[in-house]
Amino acid sequence: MSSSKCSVQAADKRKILVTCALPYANGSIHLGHLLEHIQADIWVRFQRMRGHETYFVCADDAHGTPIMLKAQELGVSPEEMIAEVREEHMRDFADFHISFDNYHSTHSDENKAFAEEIYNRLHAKGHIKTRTISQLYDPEKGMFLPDRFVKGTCPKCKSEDQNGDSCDNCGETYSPTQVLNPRSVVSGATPVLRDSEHYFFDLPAFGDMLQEWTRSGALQDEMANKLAEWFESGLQQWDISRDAPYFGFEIPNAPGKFFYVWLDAPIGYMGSFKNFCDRSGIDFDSFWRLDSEAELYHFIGKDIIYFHSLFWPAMLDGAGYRKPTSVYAHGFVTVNGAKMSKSKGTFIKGRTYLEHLNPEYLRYYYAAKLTSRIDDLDLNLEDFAQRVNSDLVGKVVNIASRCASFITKRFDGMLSSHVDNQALADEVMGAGDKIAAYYEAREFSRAMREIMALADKVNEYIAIKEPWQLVKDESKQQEVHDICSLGINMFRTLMIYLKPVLPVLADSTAAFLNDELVWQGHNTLLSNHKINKFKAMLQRVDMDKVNTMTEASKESMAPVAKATPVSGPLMDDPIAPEIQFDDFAKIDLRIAKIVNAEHVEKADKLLRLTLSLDEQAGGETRQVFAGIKSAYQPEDLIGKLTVMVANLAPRKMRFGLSEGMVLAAGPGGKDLWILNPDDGAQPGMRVK
Ligand code: NOT
Ligand code: ZN
Repeated sequence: MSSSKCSVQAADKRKILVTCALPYANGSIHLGHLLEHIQADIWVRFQRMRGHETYFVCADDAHGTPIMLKAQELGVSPEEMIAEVREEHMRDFADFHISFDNYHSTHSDENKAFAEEIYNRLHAKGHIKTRTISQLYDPEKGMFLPDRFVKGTCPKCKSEDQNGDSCDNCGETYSPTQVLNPRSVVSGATPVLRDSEHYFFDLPAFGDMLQEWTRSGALQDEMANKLAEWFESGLQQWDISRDAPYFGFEIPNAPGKFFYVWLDAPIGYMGSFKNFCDRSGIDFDSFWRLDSEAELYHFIGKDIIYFHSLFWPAMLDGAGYRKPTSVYAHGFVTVNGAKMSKSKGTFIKGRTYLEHLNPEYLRYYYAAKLTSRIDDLDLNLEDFAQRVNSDLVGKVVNIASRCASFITKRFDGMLSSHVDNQALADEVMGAGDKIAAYYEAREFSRAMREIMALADKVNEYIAIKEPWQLVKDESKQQEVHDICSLGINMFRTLMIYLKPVLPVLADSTAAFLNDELVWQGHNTLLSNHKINKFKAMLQRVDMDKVNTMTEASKESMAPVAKATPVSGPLMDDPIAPEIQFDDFAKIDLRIAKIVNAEHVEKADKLLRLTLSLDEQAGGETRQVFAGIKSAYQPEDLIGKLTVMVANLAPRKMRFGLSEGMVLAAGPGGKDLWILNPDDGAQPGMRVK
């Protein structure tokens, strides 16, 4: 982690806490997430290198309706699901060298304690209001429906199967109660309007404070402008409660009411840091109390500015905590000039990238394009390969590979003590402050441009001197020694500048040079210093591998006959996380015979099946509720065979206990197929 060598005087030493937005615990990390995590990581590594006390925390955002439903769909508890996803996220970030001090979960004791404390303080000050609102409710599933879980016909253009809040066809936005022929995405039932008391955070009470905070000058211009627009149109009270069933924290003294996921998500920054402090003896309060002198920065995407620049500072202020020093928003990642797309193979998961390419290529490419502004960033894959090859391989590492072998073979690995070109050395060493200022201001593209311009100069110097020619002349050996030693020293200085971006390449450089590459080392030269044998440090980007990666990311648009679990709620597009072979091996798949099938009263989709795993008299039978009513009449199912998950823990459903899961193939609706009786298959057989 951080180098213990400090390059700042104690008085200038800053205390800095940095966070990234918390990824949701129901999906994989993709190259869009990684822009933010890489941006923040570069900044954090830079601050640590400069000797500032810097901490970097994140967590999974584990609560809310989509996560609750996804777990149900997978037939696991939300706790199990979020634990597994967190492990996956942590592995992905570690493999991209994101140097978190802690990666926690919002479903934690620390977060619960802070959420309750903040709420209680806001409540005590009269900042929590209650009001009854009317919302769509799924009578079959027994839950209120968030907008995205309602579908129906657009009230304006009448196009069917549109989202509950907006129409993809005509672009109209509306409330889910205006949708024609609405249906619940969860159960297919027709939603009804139902009243419920909700809790609101009184955001308008913080209007003056927020305006002042905005004007403090710490925010990006674009963000300050956005905020000005929001102040203009007036702040609204914020609905912070959701009714059971909900996966989250129950609101104190409000049974059956839960904190909306976005209330405890930012508090998760505190929860994660507290968890870290308790393990490492760091003083949590010195970072969060009202008069704290520590700096607090949140790196986020432009889509969640509202939460971080209005709700979050207001909550902190109302609860007596310090506010963020600044919130740094970035734009979205596009790939080859367009929105990331699953069908084009440009929706690339971090793990898929890692299977084909070196993470430092992406770290460098993002750094080479990142600015402090909120503009979108295009990952053009051709340009990516070309840029990495020409800058890192062709310019930087090339310096070392041109000079190292002479030092090793002719001069016993010792660098000379004479500086061949002081002006060049001064120019490269002297750029440190400028480059540091660019890093500090998150103008990474300028820093990279500056570093590459210096690399060009060093290469030019070597090209003019041609040590490979001089070496043939016995009288020029000292010159060769001096030129190559300066080349190696300049390579070292450039790698010090690049260390926040390329930590692994910096480690190989450190091993090669017997030097730690601390920041203040940029002002010094190694002389009479022993170095090691140069080994290849960085492969060129192979465009074939880039293409294989996009191929591997492609999802066919044609409906595939995938086995769909139909015993749980049918989701539109269940995207299950990738599992390991061990996970798969845990599933006991068996042939079962449907010995009885019947309608379930009041259920739109479900049939009650009795499955036999063993046809002998008195053999084992299971009751399973399966959502295949759209495709089969019960009487047609009796006697058929199906594949079932035989070792799924029984689940209590509204209509009774379901003791397994039935698999059918097809896109859904009327098109779902199970097995016909077949000579070979026998109930009880394991499916391999
Ligand atoms: N999980 C959210 C998202 O958009 C980010 C939460 C960040 C934490 O992916 N919160 N705040 N405020
Ligand atoms: Zn429409």
